[in-house]
Amino acid sequence: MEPVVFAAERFGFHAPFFEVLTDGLIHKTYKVTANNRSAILQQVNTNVFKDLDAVTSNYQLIYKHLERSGKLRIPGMLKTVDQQLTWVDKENSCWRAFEFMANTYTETLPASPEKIFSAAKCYGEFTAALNELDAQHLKPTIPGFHDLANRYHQLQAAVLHASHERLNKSRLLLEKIRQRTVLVDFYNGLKSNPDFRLRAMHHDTKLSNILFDKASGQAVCPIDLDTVMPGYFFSDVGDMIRSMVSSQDENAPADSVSVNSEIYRAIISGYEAGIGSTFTSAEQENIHRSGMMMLYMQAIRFLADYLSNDVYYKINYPEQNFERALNQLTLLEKLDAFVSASSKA
Ligand code: GN1
Ligand code: MG
Repeated sequence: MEPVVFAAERFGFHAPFFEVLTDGLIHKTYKVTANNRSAILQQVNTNVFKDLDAVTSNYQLIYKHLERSGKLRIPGMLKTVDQQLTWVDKENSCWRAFEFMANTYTETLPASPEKIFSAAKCYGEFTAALNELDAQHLKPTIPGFHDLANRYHQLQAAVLHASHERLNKSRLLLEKIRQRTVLVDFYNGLKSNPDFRLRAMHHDTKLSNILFDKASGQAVCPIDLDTVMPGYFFSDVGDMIRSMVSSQDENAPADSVSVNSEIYRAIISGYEAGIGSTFTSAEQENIHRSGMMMLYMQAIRFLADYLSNDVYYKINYPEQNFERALNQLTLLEKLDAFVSASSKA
């Protein structure tokens, strides 16, 4: 029997029908159905999320906070037959299950500006709904996750241990990254500036992490909350720009990336509509920096993984992490040009 079938049994789904859902780069996700009941079952990557209890307790905290606020409902976690929220199988894989939200679906790129606006508004509402939750009560599920100085440092460390071949191939990208360390300085500055709040950020705001309602076509709620932890304003709006402003994601060839101005405006205005008055003026003034911050960080992360022989992100061919880094840096250059031109207009 497949491991997913054993796991489904533990969560009370006997002899289930199962589908593999489009998996991200980290976990394996399934939809299981038995006796007309469905659930989302996930095999959690515990190499990435080493403290699964922290992930689970954050989820419960967020769930209850949102439930009390009455503003947004996210899928509840399901319990095993012996009332546990997670289960470890005999191969030592960790499993958990979520309620399947009926009549919802996920969107893929390219999507219309209306869809993107709705997704961005939903992420903004999520930030706003968590505004009253003391971010310090959330555990950092991946320490230093969107800490740009930490990511830059990890890249330097990867350079020291890289093979000659991979290092040589990366020289131009490393130079381009070095030329933009002003973004790292900006990050270091905002950490000690009280005008930028420490917030509960989602940190993985791609389009496919939003559930849409089948009837209305409108966004319902964000999912994939493993990386909700303390962070700063640029992460959520920035990761939307990073992952949605071009018509395809980071796996597309670098020469195909472009900035879609209508999508860019839909992200900014959607997020602003959702977050309302909870943004500080310093955060608002720097909103157009956020996409660049996230593209820069993601390029650094992909290149560091390439130089470390692909230990983190799933790859389908040997040079994929290099190509992803090139894609993100190319988009960063195009976004920089677009933002500068728009600010002069
Ligand atoms: C990973 O697997 P997925 O799609 O949820 C990563 C994000 C990256 C993203 C790039 C925990 O997210 O930070 O932005 O890949 N998540 C983790 O596609 O590292
Ligand atoms: Mg994720």
